[in-house]
Order: sequence, then structure tokens, then C-alpha cells
Amino acid sequence: EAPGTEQELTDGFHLVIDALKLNGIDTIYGVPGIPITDLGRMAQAAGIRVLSFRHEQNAGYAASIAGFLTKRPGVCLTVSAPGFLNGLTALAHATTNCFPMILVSGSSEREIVDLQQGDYEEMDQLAIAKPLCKAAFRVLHAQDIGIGLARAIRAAVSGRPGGVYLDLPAKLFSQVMNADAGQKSLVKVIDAAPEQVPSPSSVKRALDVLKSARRPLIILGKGAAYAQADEAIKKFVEKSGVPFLPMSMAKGLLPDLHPQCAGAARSTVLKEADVVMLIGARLNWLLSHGKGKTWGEAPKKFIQVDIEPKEMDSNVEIVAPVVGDIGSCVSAFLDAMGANWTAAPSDWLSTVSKKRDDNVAKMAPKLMSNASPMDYHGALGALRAIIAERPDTIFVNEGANTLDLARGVVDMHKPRKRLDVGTWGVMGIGMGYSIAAAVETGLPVLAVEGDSAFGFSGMEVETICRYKLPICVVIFNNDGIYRGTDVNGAGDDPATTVFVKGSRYDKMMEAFGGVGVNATSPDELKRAVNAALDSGKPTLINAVIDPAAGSESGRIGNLNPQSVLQKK
Ligand code: OXT
Ligand code: ADP
Ligand code: MG
Repeated sequence: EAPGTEQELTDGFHLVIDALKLNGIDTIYGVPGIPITDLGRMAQAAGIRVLSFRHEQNAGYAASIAGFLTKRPGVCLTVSAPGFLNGLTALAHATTNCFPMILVSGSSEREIVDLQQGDYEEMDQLAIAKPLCKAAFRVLHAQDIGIGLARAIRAAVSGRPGGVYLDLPAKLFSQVMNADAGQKSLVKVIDAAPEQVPSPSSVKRALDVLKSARRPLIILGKGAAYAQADEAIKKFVEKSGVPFLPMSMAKGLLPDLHPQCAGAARSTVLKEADVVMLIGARLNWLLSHGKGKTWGEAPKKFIQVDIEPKEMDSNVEIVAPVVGDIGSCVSAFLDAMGANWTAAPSDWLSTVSKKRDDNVAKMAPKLMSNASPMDYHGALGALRAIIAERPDTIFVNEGANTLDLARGVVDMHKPRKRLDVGTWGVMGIGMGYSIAAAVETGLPVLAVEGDSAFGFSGMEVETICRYKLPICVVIFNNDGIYRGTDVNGAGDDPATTVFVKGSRYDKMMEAFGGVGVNATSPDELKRAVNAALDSGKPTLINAVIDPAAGSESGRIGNLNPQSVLQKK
């Protein structure tokens, strides 16, 4: 070639990074290794924050909750076969929970994989991912990287959000092309999640049904929290005068202490309501599928607001389906209600608030207990006061009793501050969620973990210490799963649900330079959590809970199948 005619070149590595940056993706959660180690290094050098975890599942959960918190796809980066599989649980979880996420995995050589000739970490990852996510794509040529990423982003966030798999074979990264052509091949996704305005007739139908109700109820789900239409939702609920029941991750969308909140009168409102409006909540197992004992005898009419038309009638008849994004739907309701909307009947509201106040009063004395070892209520009473004083703290929660009791006791005051096990009731989200919550929001995080739940992602406390994140982990240590008092019915081995008694999880934190505290009373717990949140130092508090305090499966023991042969 004559001097001066050499082309400026780019390659797959740079195109992937440029495509991410062009689309505002500034954080990657992952675990390095062949073939994506250099991709991570180069992304970091290019200004993307690359957080390196100890296990891909935790990086994946981090990416999934980043998607929930930001409405942009959280990105998880893994190596091939085993790394990919480790990330896959989180991808399926994101899809199940309607969180936008992209799992990007390096993969082995197509020619060898397809002939099954035994490549390094050989696996047909695309085929395996497909049934477990919303969409799956593979990019074979450098000039398609821009389109590939654009498709992944759009698939993740548009319509019902979900998980997307993006397969990048090792060979792609070193493919070279003209830099100019490369730049032009990139796609900036315009309006990735377009507004979906509901039809005026569906809005009218829904309001007519709502107006006809004598005992209406609004159920807010995590789709409503995701939508970030907080002001419009608050206005709508208040203008309607209808009691609202927040699903777990919708707590705080309107404050739990709001006069219309029916969280503490759950069984009453589900049984007695005559019209139920679901906003971003599915009638799945968490709502007993909209039928049966939980929902009482009286006939009910359901209104459902959801972006996914196929969700309608999934479990029971929906008399007024409203399909659209929640922001647009709720705004349309507000417009159509006009100035003279008659608020819900006041006798219904007072029935609900009476039941709620009774339940709250019943619980109050339990929360004052300063007993040692602590029971759940005593410990949670302390944490509840802390969250009331620090309402911006993000509260991450998993376990069985630790989850179910914290959900009821710890009031949430602001939207998207409670993050938990979600639709699958999955253990293991704790540390990944905490890390992403701290990284994405800059807010302090309080993670309240059952000792079993914590074990699923516990090694990530090293990650928390390495990145010096303002996370305080409280482990409700009751020596096991549900309770620490179980005995082995057959032999000398420990029972299947108990752990080493008197374990000191706080020492794990000290091993990595964080602060470890052993707390045996609510007062000690409160002091330690306040100190952690004041200092912002990575902290782990081993909260010693009475091993006998919990119950089997927390509040969902009824879901355990029973042996008809076993005599009790
Ligand atoms: O109205 P009524 O009278 O009914 O009263 C209700 C409310 O009105 C009232 N309430 C209040 N009263 C007063 N004041 C206030 N503020 C208030 N707020 C509410 O309280 C009651 C109850 O209200 P709630 O909770 O809203 O209602 P309810 O009836 O419970 O709601 C039903 C549900 C289904 C919506 C709710 O229960 C729910 O959301 N449940 C989610 C349950 C869940 O997802 N659990 C996690 C899974 S359990 C199990 O699977 C576990 N595993 C297996 C496993 C898993 N999950 N994953 C993987 C990957 N592998 C294995 C394991 C291993 S849990 C687990 C570990 C457990 O051990 P840990 O050591 O971690 O934890 P510990 O148990 O602590 O030891
Ligand atoms: P919860 O567990 O809190 O009851 P679910 O996960 O069951 O909530 O339901 C969330 C619902 O919200 C899903 O059906 C999903 O399609 C819907 N959704 C998510 N985002 C939006 C949005 N922006 N607009 C409308 N619906 C949405
Ligand atoms: Mg436990």
C-alpha cells in the first residue's frame, strides 16, 4: 500500500464498547475469563464501570435489579458455558419479574460447537438461552454488532420488559473492519420503550366499572413501581379515594402510612372488595390466582392495567382490560375522571382503616420487645424505626420468616426502596441486588437477610468491601432454614434445615476489611445499623435470633405438599 492510504481500523472489542456507550450503558456487572477478559479491561479503560463479581449469578441479579431501578437494561457479562449457565438463572429471573436485562456471554467457536468436537467450554448457548428469556441473538460479524446490541436493548425494555441473551463468539472480538464503516454501523436506539397509550374506550370502560363499585380496591404491583409514574399514580389513587394494597416491591410507591393504604388489612380487602383494579400486578400465586378462599364469597369484577395484552384473563375474567404503559394509562384515567369524580364510599374506607388500625395496634407491642436472643419482631421493630428516619435507604430483603415478617413490619416511605425475592421467591438475590442498588442510585443500602438466604450470595461481601460500597448487611441468624431447632429423624447427621449453631457471620466481613458486629439485642442492632449508615462503611451485622422463633416456610407454609403416608 502506498503511504498515507492505510485505513484506520476498529475491531469487535471496540465496536461492542462503542455500541454500549452510544446507548448510554455505563455499567457492566460480570465475572472475567476467556474470551471476555480483555473486553472488560477495555470497557473499563473506555470509562464504563465494570464491576467484577465472585459468581455470575450474583452479577446477573445485580444487572436485573439495575434494570428495574433505571428502566434501562442492566448488563451482565460472562464467559462461555459454565459462566453463561451461572448467569442464566438471573436472566430467567429477570424475565419472570419483567425486569430489563441483557446477558452478554462470550461463546466458543461455532464450527466446533455445531459439530460437537469438544471446544474449550463448548455449549450451544443460544439454543439453551432461548426458552428462558424474552429474546436471544447471536452476532457473527463485526459489522452487525451495532444492530445486534440495538435489537437486544429494544427487546429488553419495550412492551413488557424482560431478559435478553446476546451471544458473542470469541472470534467476533478480534474481527477487524474499517473504523469509519464501523462507526457508521452502530445504532443509537431511539425511543426504546415507546409510550403505549390505552384506547379511550378501554379507559372509559374501566372508570365505569370503578364508579359502580361499593367496595373498590386498587392493587399496585412492581410494574407500577417500575413505570416511574409516581406522581400520576399518587394523584389517581388520591382522587379515586380507593384503598390501595401494595404488592411487596410496590410498597412505598405511596407511603405505607398513607390513610388509604390497606397493606395491614390485606385479607379483609381481598375478601370484601367488589371491584379490584390491578395496576402492574399479575394475578399469579402471590394473589392466589384471583380466586378461592383468599378472595371470599362475593362476586368480584377485575380491572387490569398492564402493558402486556396476553396477561388479561390469564387466571380469571378481566371485565375491563386497559392495555398500555402505566404512566399513559393513569394519566388517561385522571383526564377522563374530570373535576367531579365521586370518591369511593366512605363507609368502606372506614371499614378498611378500622381493620388496618386494629392490626397495626396488635403488632405494636411485639415491636417493642428488647428480648435477647431477639425474636423477629423485636429485631424488626428496631429496623423499622431506622427506615422511618432514613426513608431513602434501599431495603433489600430475602429469607422466609426474615422476608415475610420484614415485609409487614418495615414500612416503606418512598418508591422503589424495597427490593426482594420477587415472583419466584428466589434466595440469592441479596448481595447482587445490594451492590447494584448502591451503584445505580448512590443511596445507602440495608440488606436484611435470613442466614440461609445470605449463604446463596455471601461471597460477594468481598465484592462489597473491594468497591467500598455503603451497604449494611444484617443477617437474621436463627441457625438455619425457617428455624434452627429441627432434628434429624434418622441418624447422627444434623437435620437438613439447621446450620452450625452460633455461627459468626460478622467475622466474614472482617476478613475483607469491612466492619463486623455481633448484635444480641434490638438496642445493639439499632446502634450498629445507625453507625453503618452514618459511616457508609461496608458492614455486616450478625443479629442473633432465637432459633425457635420462626415457622416453616414463613407465611407460605400452606404451599408445602404433605405426605399422606407419613404419620405425624
Ligand atoms: O390481613 P391479615 O389479617 O391477613 O394480616 C396480614 C396483613 O394485613 C398484616 N399486616 C400488618 N399488620 C400490622 N402492621 C402492618 N404494618 C402490617 N402489614 C401487613 O400481616 C398479615 C400478613 O401480611 P402479608 O405478608 O402482606 O400477607 P400474606 O398473607 O403473607 O400475603 C401472601 C403473600 C403470598 C403475598 C406473601 O406471603 C408473600 O409475598 N410471600 C412471599 C413469600 C416468598 O416468596 N418466600 C420466599 C420463598 S420461601 C422458600 O421457598 C425458601 N427456600 C427455598 C429456596 C428458594 N426460595 N430459592 C432457592 C434458589 N432455593 C431454595 C429457602 C432455602 S426460604 C429459604 C431460606 C429460609 O431460611 P432463612 O434463614 O433465609 O430465613 P428464616 O426463615 O428467617 O430462617
Ligand atoms: P407483583 O409481583 O408486584 O404483583 P408482577 O411482577 O406480578 O407484580 O406484575 C408486574 C406487571 O407489570 C407485569 O404484568 C408487567 O407486564 C407489567 N408492567 C411492567 N412494566 C409496565 C409498564 N411500564 N406499564 C404497564 N405495565 C407494566
Ligand atoms: Mg434462618
